[in-house]
Amino acid sequence: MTTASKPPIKLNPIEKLKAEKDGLAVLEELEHFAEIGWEKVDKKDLEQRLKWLGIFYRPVTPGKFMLRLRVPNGCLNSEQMRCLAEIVQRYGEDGSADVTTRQNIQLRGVRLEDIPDIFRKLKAVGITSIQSGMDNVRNLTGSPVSGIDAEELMDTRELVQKLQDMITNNGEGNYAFSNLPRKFNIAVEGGRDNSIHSEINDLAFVPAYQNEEFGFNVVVGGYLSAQRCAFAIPLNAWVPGNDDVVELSRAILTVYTENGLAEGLRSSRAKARMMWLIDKWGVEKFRAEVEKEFGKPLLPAAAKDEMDQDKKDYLGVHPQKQEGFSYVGLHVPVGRLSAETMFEVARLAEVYGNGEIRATVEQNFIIPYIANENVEAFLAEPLLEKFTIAPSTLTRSLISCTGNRYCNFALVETKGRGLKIAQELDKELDIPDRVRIHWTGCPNSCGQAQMGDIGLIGAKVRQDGKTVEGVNLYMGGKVGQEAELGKLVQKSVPCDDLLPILRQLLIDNFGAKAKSEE
Ligand code: SRM
Ligand code: SF4
Repeated sequence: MTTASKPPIKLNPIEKLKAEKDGLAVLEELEHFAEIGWEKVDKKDLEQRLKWLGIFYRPVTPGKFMLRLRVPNGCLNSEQMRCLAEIVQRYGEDGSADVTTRQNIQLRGVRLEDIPDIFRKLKAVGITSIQSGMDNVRNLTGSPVSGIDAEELMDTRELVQKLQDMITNNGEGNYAFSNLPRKFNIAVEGGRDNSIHSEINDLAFVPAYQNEEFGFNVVVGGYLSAQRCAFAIPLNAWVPGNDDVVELSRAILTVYTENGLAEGLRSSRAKARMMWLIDKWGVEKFRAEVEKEFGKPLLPAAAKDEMDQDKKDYLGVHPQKQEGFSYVGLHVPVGRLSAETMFEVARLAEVYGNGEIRATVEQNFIIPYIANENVEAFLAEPLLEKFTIAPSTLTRSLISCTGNRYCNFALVETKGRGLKIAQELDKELDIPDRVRIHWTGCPNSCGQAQMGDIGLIGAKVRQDGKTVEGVNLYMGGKVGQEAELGKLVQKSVPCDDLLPILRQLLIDNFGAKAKSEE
């Protein structure tokens, strides 16, 4: 009897690159790269493998790298912020940073020759950038008001740090999870308002009680991409709020990485996120394989979860669970930071708070532990004019990805344009409620356009016989309890025509009125 041999599995180009040499291997070569200079570094190492260390070659600004950090649960302290400010300060005009849509910080203008020194400095303050890009687990998100929110169900900070330590081998790099079939997002929600968009993560832990014990229902497979957007689906599993979260994550990552090849995930980058494995197997088989790896029976999901509040943006002054203290949410327009503003944020956190700083997925900062009697003085600080607690309506809820200033995928400029349009419309209109506008420079949707009340995805469009910057317009994205994906409502709008279209849309759909009408 002969068995028909299976055709060999075709690997996509990134899989071939990883098979030649693991992305993480460049860690050993970093000092050498710094010595020879970026122009002499092998192209694949330069443009791809360095991303395993969080170092992103930017074709738009060759020689000036982006460094993506890890900020687990969005938690930083003033010493860390000052260290980051010093790093970008040395690059003058080129140096800046961004708060990202995963509660994280990215530094800009970084030179490769300085990286070994920068890594030493980051290590000294307890920050790592390891495995923050490419086929790795990205920054782990958690409620930005963990430990200070009176209504929270669990302070997730310690757990999220443990999870990061497991995934990254305490920041030293972990070959067990450096060759996933694709990127992987994890979120752990300890609050009631779905602060971290659980539904668009490959793995999310959603608060839920089982027989009065606190824990998490587990949802899997969520993601946004150019080809497909999928909300996470229930795994029908519940874990207590302890190390089981770390162990289950380990089991899921293992199942995903070990079956990627056999199940064809490593052939096409467009069909490699974990949802494709779940599709292929069905969620029951997926659960069974995870359970085997977990090593003990998985409890079924709790009947209901505890995410019963509308999503907050945390801006403004809020009483903390610790009596006598408030946390203050500062609006960082489109997440952009300069060395100067970073130094100021660090100083204010120290002078008025306990040194803690939190980043949010809305690309803003929260400074906690401000004694109530000092809030007034805090609000009078000059930085609060730039990073105000009460921005105008559209500016308040504006989110934007990097765009063409630094990202070579971008089809349009996003941050500057998004801010300008929001500010102009805020001047013209009275808008009764918040309207979340999400800009994203290309269909990859790093700015989560499908989650916005209004989502704008960059596109090249034709106008008067010329190709110009434009957007595809989405509406109806919802976050929080009843999350929903926005739908495409208008295609190929030239950016120069966008303002009047948005004005009308705000009047027709969001109760906006021209200020002159009053
Ligand atoms: Fe993203 C690729 C920026 C959040 C989906 N993303 C990129 C790259 C690395 C492309 C590149 O090499 O230039 C961008 C770097 C530009 C730069 O210089 O900053 C980039 N993504 C970002 C950030 C900085 C946007 C921001 O301004 O905040 C966010 C960094 C998060 C972090 O701290 O780790 C960022 N990216 C997201 C999100 C949102 C989220 O996680 O909630 C998504 C959609 C959710 C998801 O992944 O399911 C997202 N980024 C992508 C994709 C599409 C993934 C896919 O499966 O197809 C790509 C392209 C890719 O991976 O092939 C991408
Ligand atoms: Fe770049 Fe596109 Fe992501 Fe924006 S959405 S940061 S343009 S990859």
